[in-house]
Amino acid sequence: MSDPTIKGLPPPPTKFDGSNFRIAIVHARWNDAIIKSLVEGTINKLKEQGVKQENIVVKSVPGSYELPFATKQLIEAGKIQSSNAAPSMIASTTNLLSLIDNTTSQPSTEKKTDNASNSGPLTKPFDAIIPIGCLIKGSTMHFEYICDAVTHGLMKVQLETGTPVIFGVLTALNDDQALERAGIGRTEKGKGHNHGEDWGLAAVELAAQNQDWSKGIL
Ligand code: RBF
Repeated sequence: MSDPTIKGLPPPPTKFDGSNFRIAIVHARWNDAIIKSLVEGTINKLKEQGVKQENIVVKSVPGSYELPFATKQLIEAGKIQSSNAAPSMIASTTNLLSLIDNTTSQPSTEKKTDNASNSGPLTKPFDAIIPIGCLIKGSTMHFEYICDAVTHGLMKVQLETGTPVIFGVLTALNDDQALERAGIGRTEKGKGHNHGEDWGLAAVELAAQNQDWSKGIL
């Protein structure tokens, strides 16, 4: 049995459709086995909610401390890319998405901005962004300082930009706690629950609600 203190997200009251959303994931590389599982769980859940593979942009940074800056810059890059891909410019644009390193997107010369019925990746601003990191307490004060900075930094980014930022950062007291929360626990209690799935669900829910709220629809 898994650690009973590990709780997952209950299903949302409404099923949200992610088929017209563009979502970015930016992950740290510290604690890479845990990160890999969390990113996989996140992507699986995004796809289950209808988000298309080609509309999931994945980037990486060295550690969790870099996540707030990278999140802010990616949100801005998505806006710049969107304005560069205005319909009148699409014909003359060869491949905007190839300008960024993206392990998941399939770049295409046919760009679209906000229309799910066409093929090819969306180039509209990101509807939500999921920073993913894993901080594990060591014997110095780094853990406390980085956790505090990252948590406040990510909250600041979403409030300043108006783009939903999901808190995809595990802050664990030891390796086993982190492994269990990435769904790959090695203890006799079991493998635990992959919190990346919750982050995928939360991103689609916030993207959908924010789409309405930003139009004054409650
Ligand atoms: N980054 C993480 O994402 N998770 C960690 O557990 C983590 N622990 C760190 C411990 C120490 C002592 C140091 C110096 C850095 C650690 N980092 C960790 C990296 C940090 O987030 C950042 O990438 C670097 O400090 C470079 O800015």
